[in-house]
Formats: sequence, structure tokens, C-alpha cells
Amino acid sequence: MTGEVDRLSKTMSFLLRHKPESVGLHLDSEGWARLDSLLIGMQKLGVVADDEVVKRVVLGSDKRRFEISEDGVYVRAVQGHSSKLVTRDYPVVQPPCYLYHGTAYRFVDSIFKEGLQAGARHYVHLTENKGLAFDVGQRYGSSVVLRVKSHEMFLDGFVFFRAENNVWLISSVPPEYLDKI
Ligand code: HQG
Repeated sequence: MTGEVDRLSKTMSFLLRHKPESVGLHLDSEGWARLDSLLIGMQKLGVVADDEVVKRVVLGSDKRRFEISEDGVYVRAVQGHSSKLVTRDYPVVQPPCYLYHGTAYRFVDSIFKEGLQAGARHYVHLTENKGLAFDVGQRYGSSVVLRVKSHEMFLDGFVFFRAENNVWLISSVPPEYLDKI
């Protein structure tokens, strides 16, 4: 991402996932905000953009983080929320045999003690793509990829969701379902 697009994307993530109230932006329970209200909210943070620029960020997002409604009026982040305003109703999906979670080496002892916890976000994020998991872990330091025995968890009654951008979501993963790879 170029510097400017990256900055816009981060501001959109901040408002659409985490702190809409910081600029008085309304999100509904499925995470939708009016696009015109988002632009006003971004402006309050000193980030000036128009519809076309936001649409370019949405379409250009490598991880497909955002979505615009068919009528072009609304925009949302599809996952990654910490805002209490959002309680998305994701479809429940049967997971593949294994899913992956990238984390930092320094978190591993704690994770094998307590399991994977959602922290500030609503869910633990998992992926089918080991490379992507590695990159996610690198954001916090030296990266470690954990393998989650997702099929076994599913058989044991755990509920998995999958967001529109194929990020897998689960409330937590107990340590007995984790391996370090
Ligand atoms: C760690 C990106 C200690 C966990 C990515 C992670 C993702 C524990 C951190 C999305 C723990 C939370 C989310 C425990 C979990 N003890 N540490 N018991 N349980 N952790 O950012 O998964 O670019 O909330 O391993 O692609 O890193 O933003 O979660 O390191 O899908 O669109 O606590 O963010 O997407 O960090 O990243 P985060 P995450 P975007």
C-alpha cells in the first residue's frame, strides 16, 4: 500500500472497527456506517477524502477488510471489531482440519498456558494461510505460527465463523488444541 492509502485504511479501521464514538460516527450492529458520515468523521481526524478515494481503499485492500453496500450508501469493516456497537451475526461454518494463527514469540508461553484469547477484539482471528499467519505474527515481534486443530474443536462443539474476507473467527482456543509449527 502507498503511504497515503495506508493512512486512509488505518483511519477507516480505527473508526469502523474500534472508536466510532471518537468522532460521533454511528455504526449499526452489523458494522455499517453511512459513507458520507465516515467522510465527515475522517475529516474531524484531519484526514480528508471523498467517496471515490474511500472506494479505492475498499477495493484495493489486500485483505478485503472493508465492504461497501450495493447502493453505495454504507461502508463497514467486515471483521476485526472491538467496538461494542457491533455484534455481527456471522454464519456458522464447519472449519477445515487445521487453521493457523500468527503471533509473537514472546506471547507463546502465555498462549500455551491460557489458550488463545480474543483480547480487545471480539474474536480470535485464524486463517487457512500459513504465510499470512506468519506475517500477522510479525507485527508484534519475531513471528511464530500456531496450528489450531479446528476440526477436532468443531467435533467437540466449538463454534466457528467465517467473515466475508475468509478470516476465521472463534471466541477462544484452549491450549490443548494448539501446536507450534
Ligand atoms: C495474542 C490483522 C498472550 C495474539 C490480521 C495476538 C488479523 C495472546 C495478540 C487481525 C494470548 C492480539 C487480528 C494469550 C492471544 N497470551 N497473548 N493468552 N491470546 N494473544 O491484533 O490476531 O491488518 O488483536 O496472538 O490479519 O494479531 O488489521 O490480533 O498477537 O486478522 O486487517 O494477542 O489483524 O488484520 O492482537 O490480528 P490482535 P491478531 P488487519
